[in-house]
Amino acid sequence: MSDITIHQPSAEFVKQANVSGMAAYEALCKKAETDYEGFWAEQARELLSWKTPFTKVLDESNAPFFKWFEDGTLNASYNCLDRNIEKGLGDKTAIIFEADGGEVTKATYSQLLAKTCQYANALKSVGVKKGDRVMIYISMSIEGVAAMQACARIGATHSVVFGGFSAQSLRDRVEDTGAVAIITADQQVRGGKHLPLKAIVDEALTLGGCDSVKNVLVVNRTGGDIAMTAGRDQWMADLADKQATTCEPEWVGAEHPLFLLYTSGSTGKPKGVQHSTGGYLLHAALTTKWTFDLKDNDVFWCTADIGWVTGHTYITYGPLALGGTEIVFEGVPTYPDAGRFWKMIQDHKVSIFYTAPTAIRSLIKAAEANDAVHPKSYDLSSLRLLGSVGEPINPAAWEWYYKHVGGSRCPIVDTFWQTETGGHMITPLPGVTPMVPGSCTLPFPGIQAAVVDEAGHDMPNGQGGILVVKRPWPSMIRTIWNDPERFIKSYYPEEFKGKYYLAGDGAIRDEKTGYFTITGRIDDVLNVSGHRMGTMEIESALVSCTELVAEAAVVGRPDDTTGEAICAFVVLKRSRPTGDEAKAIAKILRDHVGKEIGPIAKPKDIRFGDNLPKTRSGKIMRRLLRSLAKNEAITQDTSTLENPAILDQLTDNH
Ligand code: 6R9
Repeated sequence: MSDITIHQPSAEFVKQANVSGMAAYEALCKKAETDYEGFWAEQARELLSWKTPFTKVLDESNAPFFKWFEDGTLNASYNCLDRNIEKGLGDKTAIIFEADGGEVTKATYSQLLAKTCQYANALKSVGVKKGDRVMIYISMSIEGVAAMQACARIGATHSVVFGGFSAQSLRDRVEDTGAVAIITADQQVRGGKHLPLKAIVDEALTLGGCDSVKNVLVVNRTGGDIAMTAGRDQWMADLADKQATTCEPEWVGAEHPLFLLYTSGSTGKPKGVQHSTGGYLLHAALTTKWTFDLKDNDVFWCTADIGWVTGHTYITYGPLALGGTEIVFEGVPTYPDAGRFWKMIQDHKVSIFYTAPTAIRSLIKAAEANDAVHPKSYDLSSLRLLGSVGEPINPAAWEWYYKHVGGSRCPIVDTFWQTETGGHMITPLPGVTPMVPGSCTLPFPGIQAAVVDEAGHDMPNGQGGILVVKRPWPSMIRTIWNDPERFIKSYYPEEFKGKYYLAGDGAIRDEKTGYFTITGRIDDVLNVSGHRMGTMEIESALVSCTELVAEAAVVGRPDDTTGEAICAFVVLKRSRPTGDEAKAIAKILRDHVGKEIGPIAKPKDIRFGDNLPKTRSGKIMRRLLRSLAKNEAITQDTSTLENPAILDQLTDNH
């Protein structure tokens, strides 16, 4: 790494940081090493308000189903709202909402609490109670955050489904959770277009398996024309406006499931990652404090959608638990033009900005083509810290972000974590860590990350291996909903004797600095624009087009903008199409995948063959498909390939 620039955080930043200087970081790590439970217990006492204090910290007796702070009770929404008001922050702005069209609405802590309580009472009035699951299928809005907080308030477990997922995906999640209610909106607005939400809920509920759903509560976003099923559907406002603006929080045990969030794995259907209340909220708050260095007068903006874990931890929970002010943005980065992010940073004087490499890369392209949407055309002097999440950030994009967005003054925190980890795992701390573009640097204090070989032995620095976490941590996944066996198999496999948490990513540590660089997934999970997609999921969506598709295999290939792109190899039930016909069928298949999973899963590239490259035993040779997808010359050994002629057909020659 000797030819790589190291960027030091400025002395000015270090001086004011919540964790200031390498010695302070090392002291925290040391404390965690010598007294692991004491370290976490101290943070949990300091950062969270407990109704009943915990007396036990970590329970490993039923590993890998670990428990944290089990006999303590608390309420997440009390911690995010009421206690800030009790501290005198009632009139402080909690959320600055900017709509797709630019209209701005603000909610103070008192207003957000009132809305949350009305929603909570509305849910209770239709019979939702502690332990029930509630689906939330809504776009970015104050109402979306309030809906999540309302569930937390009454001890219902929320499961948010990203508004870009299809009716089929929503149905699958409703069935798996056994949800009793769905909170949605009539429509969502993105990039100037009105898109359906309620209509998709209606469709999902007709697909079967959703009998558990008794109520659908609809937030009015656009006044769009929608159908209401009597006895099941009602406008949220009709129900909520008449409710009291106070609601006693339901005090739950620390292990009570706060939410389920579905994410792709290497096999089968997406898995319902179950998070706890106490441990999760602790890490949400702690990482917001240490990684984002959040202070009272910051304006924090995480651009993720609340449908993803990043939106859960760094919109709904972390910043609010600390009494921060945050932006919630409904729209897209390129509407009305690719200067939208920069304009919003300027208008709202955003001081901390957290986004994904895929957004940065697409905005670089736009800025290079048009000065008007270049960050230099905006006043971004309010920024003091930048963050990146979701996928590796390539050094060129990092440098551009650093120079043009951060004015070479703002540290960048390249935060590695996952839906399953609840919050940051490996990341620079902005007032501590010298930054190396492309590296997520060092573990968060208390996180025992390591790189090991297949047998679980530590790899020497400089040699790549498998990323694991050696000790349980408070915000870790508790189980996979309805599938504890899959939880064990996926994250605590026998190879590591059930001892280490397996992240599913490869990593390498630098020989000199010990810094971690993530080398990408080691399973069949793709990362497209920071969104996780299982190759098997897309394959099943393709073959579910039964009238056309006989067989399909999906692989990823590197893409300059989206990180990875989806490439599908398809065998049809009829003869192999070419030319315009191939294009037309590819479009049908793309739309089909969009309908089955959601537009984010549509393959960028679809190629047709009479067959797929297979070994004599009938196994699809994916490594060959990966080379074909990249348009690489095939240099691998193809001697076990049964049908070498197929490679020609599957080569991209248009
Ligand atoms: C938070 C989130 C998790 C997967 C993860 C890894 C990739 C996330 C990264 C990163 C390199 C980073 N990933 N952050 N890779 N550097 N800073 O993204 O959760 O949607 O579950 O994705 O994303 O491959 O395993 P999730």
